[in-house]
Formats: sequence, structure tokens, C-alpha cells
Amino acid sequence: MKKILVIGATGQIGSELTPALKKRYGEENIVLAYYYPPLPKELAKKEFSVQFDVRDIDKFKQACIDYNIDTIINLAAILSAKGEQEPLKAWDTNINGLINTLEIANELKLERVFVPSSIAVFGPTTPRINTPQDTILQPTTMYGITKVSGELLGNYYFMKFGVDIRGIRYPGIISSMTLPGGGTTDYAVEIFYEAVKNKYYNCFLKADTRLPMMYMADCIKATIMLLEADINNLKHHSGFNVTAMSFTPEELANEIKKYIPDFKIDYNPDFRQAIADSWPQSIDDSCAREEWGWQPDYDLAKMTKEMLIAISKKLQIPISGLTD
Ligand code: AKB
Repeated sequence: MKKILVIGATGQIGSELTPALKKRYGEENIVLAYYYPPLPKELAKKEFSVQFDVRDIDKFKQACIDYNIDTIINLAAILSAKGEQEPLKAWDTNINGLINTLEIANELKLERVFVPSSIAVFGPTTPRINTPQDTILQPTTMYGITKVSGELLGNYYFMKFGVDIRGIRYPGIISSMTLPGGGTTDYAVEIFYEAVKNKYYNCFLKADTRLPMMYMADCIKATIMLLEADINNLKHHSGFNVTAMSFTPEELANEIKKYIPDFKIDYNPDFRQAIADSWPQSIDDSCAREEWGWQPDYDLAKMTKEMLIAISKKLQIPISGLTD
């Protein structure tokens, strides 16, 4: 991995993964690809960066040739909630973006590809507690359908053409730098901003909706660990179960109340409740632990404290008694 192209570099994960990659592999070896949101002009001037739509194979391939890329990380995707509002757009972006990634990787004989999958590959017929790695994949969302298809396509390109594709079934990712957009687990980020700003959150999921989650620091750690894993140790490729914690909105609200005692929450479930109800409550990630040594660092308590410190700094609203 000498030159890495990160597609979706300005998104929730991309905006924190790219600085971590630069630190590890060198500033000049990470190329930021973005479409929307754009990179701020002053950054675009000094970064190694390129703007293209992941569906545009000519521009995508040209960027790989121009920058002598040997590894692609494709984070561009329409997530679960937005995907239900615009299913064909989700199919087009997620599937054609993936096919372009795989075709380019095969044609240019790239060293490695990373494309995230998601807990959205699971559906109502999957065991919901401690969901195994190899189990029933019958999702009921368009996002989930694109992610199952993506895993199958990835495994096909690996078996047929030897493309070294790797992927993690990301749970809900919680972070303070860039807001997520269009997902069902987004409540677990929004709640922190609303708690710090208004001491009130109107949650779009029911109080007892348990979902698997992960703090961004663990997401970056898992991504880099899998990217660097010895291929000889991998029995799975495009869809590793990985998790760090599972909690409900009520449990998260109670943790926030330890620092903001007058924080209040109401529950008004919308269409996203049905999506959450079709997903697992907890995940068995023993294959990731065995095959590449996965181990999370953050639980609910540690993540909540770091999130509140970061958001209160960002919004410049102090929380009494809370410092780093
Ligand atoms: C979503 O909620 O759609 C995503 C995901 C679990 O992949 N955060």
C-alpha cells in the first residue's frame, strides 16, 4: 500500500480516516477523492485531491493512473434511511460505484481494495442477538440489498480475478468531527449535539431499540487493522462482523444524564423504526478477532464522555465538571 485513494474523503468516516492514514503512511501518499460535500477551497489547493462521481469510471480510472494508486478505499454510499427515500439512487451509487472500483482494481492490477459493508446486510430472518458471521442475509432495505450484493461481488472478484478486497460490516459509527447523513443510527450522534445545545432530544427511534455501535476511534483502528492484515490469515474478505458496544436510546440518554442531569428525551418513532427493527441487537465478531486480532477500546461510558467533551469544545458550550 504505497498510494491510497480515499473515495468519500469528506464524509463522516473519510474526514477522520484520511488524517489517520496520512499520519501512518505519509501525507503525500494519501489522495482525497470527493464528490459531495466538496473539499473547502483552501484545503483542495494544498491536499492531493480530486473531485469525481464514483459512477464515472473514466474520471475514476484516470485519477488512479494520474496518482499511481495501488490501493482504493471506497467509502461513497447512500445509507439506509436516504436509501429508502431514493432506492434507485442508492442502487446506482452503491452498486455502480463498487463495480467501478472492482473493475479498475482488476484492470490496473491494484494491490488492495477496501469497501465497507454494514450491519444492514442482515434482516428480520437473521438471528438478532449475537448475530453470527456466516448467517442468513435477507435485508429488507435497498441499502442492505446493495451491501449484500457488494459482499457477493467482492468475493466473486477475489475468487475469479484475485482482487484483494476487504470490508467490514460497520455498525452505527459515532463521531464528533463530521455529521453522518441519511442513516438510521444517526440518532446516536445527533443526541450529543442536542444534549449540549438544548438539553433536549426528540428521538426518532423507540426508547428500547438496541443496536450495535462503535466510536470513530475504533472504526479507524478496525479499518487500518483489516487493511494491513496478512491475507494468508483471512478466511473472510468483504464482510467482517465487527462491533464494540450495543445500547438503546434510553441507555445512551441515561449515560448523558450523568454529565447533563437536566437532559430530557422524548421518543417519536418514524419510518426509521422499521429499519432498526430489522437489524441485529448485538453482533458476534469472533471471526474478526481470530483472523486479524480485532479488539475494541471504547464502551458506552468511555465513548459518551469523549463525545461530550468534544462536542462541548466544538460548540463552545461548557458542561460543568467535564474536562479532558
Ligand atoms: C445506517 O444507519 O444506515 C448506517 C449503517 C448501520 O450502515 N450507519
